[in-house]
This record gives sequence, structure tokens and C-alpha cells, in this order.
Amino acid sequence: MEIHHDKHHAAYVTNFNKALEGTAAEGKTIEEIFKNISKYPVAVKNNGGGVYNHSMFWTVMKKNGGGVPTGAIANAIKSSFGSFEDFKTAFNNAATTRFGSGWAWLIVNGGKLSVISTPSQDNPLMDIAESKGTPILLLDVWEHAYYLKYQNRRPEYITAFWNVINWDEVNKHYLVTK
Ligand code: MN3
Repeated sequence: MEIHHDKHHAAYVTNFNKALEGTAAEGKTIEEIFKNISKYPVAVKNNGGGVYNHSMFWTVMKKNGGGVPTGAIANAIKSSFGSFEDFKTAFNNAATTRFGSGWAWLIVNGGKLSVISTPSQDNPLMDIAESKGTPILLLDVWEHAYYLKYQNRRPEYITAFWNVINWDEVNKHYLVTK
């Protein structure tokens, strides 16, 4: 995680700032940029996604996290997926089956929760996203996220993620969308 944060995430920040220079995206918020991402150079998309996705990723994890969510997010998961277990199955499936590098997401769109995955550093707030929505939980499934500890065993990394989720933070992200 240290290398992930200090090297990979840091490189996206450096390269995003470089990619923004001289474009119309300079001075705009990252959400505004994502809404029109198809109009910008691909380096803005790739590195901007890398910045946003990792920045959010660190917030949805904590030491000794995990367990079963409570509060508004718990009810929303139940009404959208039937049960927490059914939601877990859907999320695990999205994270496991994303071919190559990408992310698994829990997103909100029109009050409804859904699980999706995106390739590369794409983000569901981008105009090019196949499934759009506001992200409230995400998991990095690039090999760089798990290779040092789990080598090729992505499913073990996904299983371990459930023990570090910061549900209070996910709940906060959810409440903002209401
Ligand atoms: Mn990463």
C-alpha cells in the first residue's frame, strides 16, 4: 500500500498536472472535467482517473474495518440487492471478472445502487463511462494493487478487502447523493 500510494498514486498526480497544462481543463474541478472527458486529451482521462480513483480508494479503507454496514447504506444495499450477501457476490464478481486492469464500483444513480466495473482508470462520472453514477465504494484491481502480496491471486485480495472497508466513509459518500 505504501508503494501504491507513494509511487503509483503520486505518478498519476504528477502526470495529471502535466497533462492539464495548456488545456481548457485547467482550473476546473475534477468532476467538471470528467463530465466532458471525451473532449480532452487521453492523458487527462488516464491520469485524472488515476488521481480521483486512488484518492477515494484510501478513504474507503481502514485498519480493522469491514463487517456489516449499518445506517442508510445498509438499507440502500438491502433494497437494491436483496441482502448484504447478494451485494457482496455481485461486487466480488465485478472485481474478479474485470479483464486486465480496472476498478470495481458501487455507484448511485437516481437513488438506486448498482455494481459495475470500469477498465483502466475510467470512472463512472466520466461521459465515456458505459454505466454512469456517483461512486460510493471502489476497489482497485490493477495488478499493482495486489501483486506484491498476493501475486496472481486476485480473488484472495478481493476477499481481504472486505476486512478493511470503512463503512462509515461509504455511508458518508452515499448520504451526499441523497
Ligand atoms: Mn492503483
